[in-house]
Order: sequence, then structure tokens, then C-alpha cells
Amino acid sequence: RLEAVIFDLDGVITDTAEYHYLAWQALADELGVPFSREKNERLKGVSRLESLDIVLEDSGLSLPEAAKLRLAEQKNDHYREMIGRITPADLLPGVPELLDSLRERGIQVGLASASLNAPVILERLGAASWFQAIADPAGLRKGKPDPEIFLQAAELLGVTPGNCIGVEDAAAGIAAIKAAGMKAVGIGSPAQLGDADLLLPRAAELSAEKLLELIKP
Ligand code: B16
Ligand code: MG
Repeated sequence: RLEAVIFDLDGVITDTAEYHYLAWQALADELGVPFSREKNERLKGVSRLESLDIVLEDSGLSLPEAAKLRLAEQKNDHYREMIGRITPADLLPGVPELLDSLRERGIQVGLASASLNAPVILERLGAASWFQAIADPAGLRKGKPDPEIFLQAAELLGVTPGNCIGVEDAAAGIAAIKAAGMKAVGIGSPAQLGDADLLLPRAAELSAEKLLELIKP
């Protein structure tokens, strides 16, 4: 029986990847380090500090941990300024309808985002009341593809992982969902998300009916 659906944020509920891109670009410009949209693709679903390592990989810079933490904070200052402009219009098409119909059916909803800014973003989107649990990435030992964040969301909801579906736009996220023993829905292209149990090009094509089909009672 389907008890809960656990969503990733960036790329599934809303497209914060563009803001992450602009914020990393601003930091890279300040450091005189090259950065590109191609490189930004590699940062999807990756934690802030791991992202910084990728941004700095061709810079020739080798920095002590304290300096890295300051740079990550500097990027986050740019990012917070940008997410201050988020409104409910930034929910991806079909998402409000999907969350409404899950609520009507009594299916719980959780969030498993690597972003420490996720609670603020859900508030700005006007989406917080749809979610009964938000996993806290700060307390995690390992990021995606480790299942920890999805398991934490299931635990907070009080549900069995085998009765959950995870929804993700990144390959590492699909791997995390499957390792958690959940069914995985991929939003994106088969080239990256071929391991998903159900693959859809856009969140708008997802429905409660399709999700219920994945876990038969
Ligand atoms: P923050 P998700 C991820 O969100 C983003 O995809 C990734 O680009 C970002 O670096 C990460 O959150 C951490 O975000 O700097 O706000 O803590 O896809 O897991 O919802
Ligand atoms: Mg994502």
C-alpha cells in the first residue's frame, strides 16, 4: 500500500538550479575562476561543499578548510538573495495539482532535498503546508546516492520505506531511493535516469493514479 511520496526539491518541485547557477557564477567571477552551464549540470543534487570542490577543480587553487567554508558561505549569500524572489508561480507545472490529489487520498508527503535552504524555499513557494516532513540534510553522514536522506524522511513520516515512492531528477537521487528500498520515479531523460521504475519527462505528467499503480496493495 502506498503510504507516502518523498520528493526531491530542485528539479522536481521547482527549478532552483538556475539560481544555483547564477550564484556559483557570481562567486566564480569574484575569484576569477572559469565556470559554465555545463559545469553547473554536475552540481545538481550535490551538497554545497562538494559543489565548491567541483567549481574550484580547474582553478589551481588549493585552499584550507576554513577558506572553503567562507567561499561556500559567500555563494550562499548570493543564492539567498536570489531565492528571495521566489513566489508560488515558481512551482513547476502540475505540482500543486499533484500535491492536492495526494492530500485528498490521505497519502503523506515528505521532502528529501540536499539543500539547507529547502525550508525557506518551500515557504516562499507557499508549499510548506503540503509537506508533513522535511529531512534535515545538516544531520546526514552521507549525501545521495546514499539512502540516508530518504530513510530519514520515511522515519519522520512514520512509514515503511517499502510503502514509499521517491521522486528525483538526478541519477544519484534515483540510486538513493532504490537503495532505501523505495520505488523510484525519475523526472528527466532516460540517458541519466534509466534506473527509475517510472520515468517521465516533466513533473506535469505525474499523477496520483500513476503513483498508486507503482505500489499495488
Ligand atoms: P544548498 P536538491 C540540491 O537540491 C541542489 O540540486 C544542489 O545543486 C545544491 O548544491 C544542494 O541542493 C545544496 O543546496 O547550498 O542550498 O544547501 O536537488 O537535493 O533538492
Ligand atoms: Mg534535484
